[in-house]
Amino acid sequence: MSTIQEISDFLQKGRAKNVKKLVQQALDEHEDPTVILNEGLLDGMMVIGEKFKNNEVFVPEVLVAARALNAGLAILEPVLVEAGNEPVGKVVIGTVKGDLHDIGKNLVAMMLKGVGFEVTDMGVDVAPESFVEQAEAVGADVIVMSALLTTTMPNMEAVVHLLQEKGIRDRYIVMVGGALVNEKFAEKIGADYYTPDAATCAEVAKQAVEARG
Ligand code: B1M
Repeated sequence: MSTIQEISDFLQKGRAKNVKKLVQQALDEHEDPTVILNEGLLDGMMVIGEKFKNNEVFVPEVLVAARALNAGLAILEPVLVEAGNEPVGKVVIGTVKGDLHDIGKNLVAMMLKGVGFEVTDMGVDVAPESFVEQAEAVGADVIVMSALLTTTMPNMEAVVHLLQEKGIRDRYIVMVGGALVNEKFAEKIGADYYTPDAATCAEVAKQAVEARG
């Protein structure tokens, strides 16, 4: 079995220490970091996600797999984040209120840092008021929201509404994403952009900030 396959395998078993060790080993073997991420870590999580959907595994198994994924990401982060010298702008990012999923959000934050953004990561379960207060406090250019649950997606709209209420909607580029979010939803709630993955988010955010001048 290749190191990449082993990473996926140990991740599915929730074996964080092994995942960490194997990710380092793969890097030492000069494996491409994006291959380690996509074909090792994310592949393993997709298998678990599918089993979760089919009731073949349950929350505790998913949780340990998620921890193993985060352990692997911690090793990969310095390699994936090769930030440019010129700061591109400021981003406030978080997972919306009621939602505790943070793996995708962490990846997005990592990629944003990678293209040179200064990133304030507010974590999970972030209230609409907190997004807005933090964006104002740091003078953010972009607000990035992640949601993984159909029940928490409306909290993205609450942030847009709050910005409108305060008369500051035009100050920010608002971006949304997460497994169930799509272009149509983004349009409906008045966000500026939906992007399907972390790398696209970083690319689009950079272009949007540069286009504003
Ligand atoms: Co949850 N969960 N979960 N879960 N969980 C989902 C989301 C679910 C689809 C699984 C399923 O049933 N098929 C389902 C939601 C169904 C729905 O709402 N329609 C679900 C459910 C129901 C729940 C609970 C309610 C389960 C329960 O308690 N009965 C509960 C809710 C807790 C809460 O948040 N209040 C719950 C709990 C959990 C765990 C804690 C066990 C764990 C989270 C651990 C953690 O994050 N630290 C967990 C996990 C891991 C999942 C699945 C299996 C995997 C999510 C993940 O991390 N994927 C997920 C199934 C699935 O998505 N297939 C599921 C890997 C990650 C890299 O992908 O986050 O999609 P993702 O991010 C992607 C893109 O979406 C994008 O970039 C990333 C890739 O580059 N992206 C953005 C993300 N945010 C972005 C923002 C952007 C742009 C792109 O801004 C511009």
